[in-house]
Amino acid sequence: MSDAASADPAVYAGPRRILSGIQASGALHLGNYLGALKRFTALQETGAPVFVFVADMHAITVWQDPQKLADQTREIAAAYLASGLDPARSIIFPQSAVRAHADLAWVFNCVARLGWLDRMTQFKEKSGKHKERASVGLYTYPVLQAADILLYKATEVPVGEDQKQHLELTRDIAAKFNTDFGVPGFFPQPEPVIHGPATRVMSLRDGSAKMSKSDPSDQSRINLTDDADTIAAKIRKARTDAEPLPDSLDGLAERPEARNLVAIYAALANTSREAVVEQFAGQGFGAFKPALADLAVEALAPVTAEMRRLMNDPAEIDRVLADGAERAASVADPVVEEVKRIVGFWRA
Ligand code: AQP
Repeated sequence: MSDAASADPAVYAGPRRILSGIQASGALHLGNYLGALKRFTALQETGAPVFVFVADMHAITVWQDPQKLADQTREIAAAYLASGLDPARSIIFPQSAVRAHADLAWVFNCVARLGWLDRMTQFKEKSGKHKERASVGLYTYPVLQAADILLYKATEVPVGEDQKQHLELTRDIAAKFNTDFGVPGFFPQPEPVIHGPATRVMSLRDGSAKMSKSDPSDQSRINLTDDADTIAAKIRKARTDAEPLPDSLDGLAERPEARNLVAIYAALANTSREAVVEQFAGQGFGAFKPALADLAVEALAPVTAEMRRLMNDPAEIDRVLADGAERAASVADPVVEEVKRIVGFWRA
């Protein structure tokens, strides 16, 4: 069966499997759109099966209001659908609805080593100065992520730069499990798919910080829920320097804010940063920023409108999520049953 002929990822037996997720932890921004959503859709078009989950179990590693979590989950699912994921071809599901994620995460907690987790920079960043007050879940977050990926024996994982280290840990866990239990090749070595001009979209206020949901300044990011005027105003006020754009990428080496805006333009226009620099060489930000704002509004407005429409029809989103959970479980459950057998857990 060719990749393109695989009607349902749940019954697919070919070599490629793509998997990724986004946390149900708040409003999505342009970094999530360019670094994740847009690329999931592009990968779906390659014909390979795509599993995309809403990471609600990861979201609760920091406090989430229980009254809001289910709606946040629906909102991420709405973003998946609005950015072009087709539930007939891709499996869209809430992580917590497939029990095998928690089962495999426990086994992997016993495979991963403390020293490996101690090296994870995201935990250090997210726990801040008071790591003893962080949840244990935040610390073992990358172990659950390894379970998410390996449960589906995913071969490709599209993520932003920030997730590269976690993917390396996933590969280490897969290799150690296979060696410890004498099952060579049982879990594959998944490849992070990190390419394109916008794998690390930076804050609009600080070219050295990642655009992030948790940045206290709303001016630092473009939210998928922002209207056209807000997007244009945020880009107009984005921090830059006084120089015109150079005629080659080398000229942006010491200009992080300018480099970020060029990368965003390239990703939105589906072109390269080189082509953008060539197009705007010698022009100032007075010309570049309005062009970028027009492009951002043109790309995001249909996504935002469709997300709003879907959020007004939660029953439709729930149907997609329930169907996705069932199809995901049909792939994940046999894998976790096999893991239990390999580990030697009791069976009647
Ligand atoms: N700035 C970014 N540029 C490119 N990709 C990004 N991603 C996140 N920020 C950027 C990618 O989006 C996917 C989902 O991310 P997530 O929801 O799991 O959480 P995150 O990476 O923790 O996102 P935030 O916005 O940075 O949240 P906070 O502020 O809570 O830490 C991932 O593929 C990620 O790489």
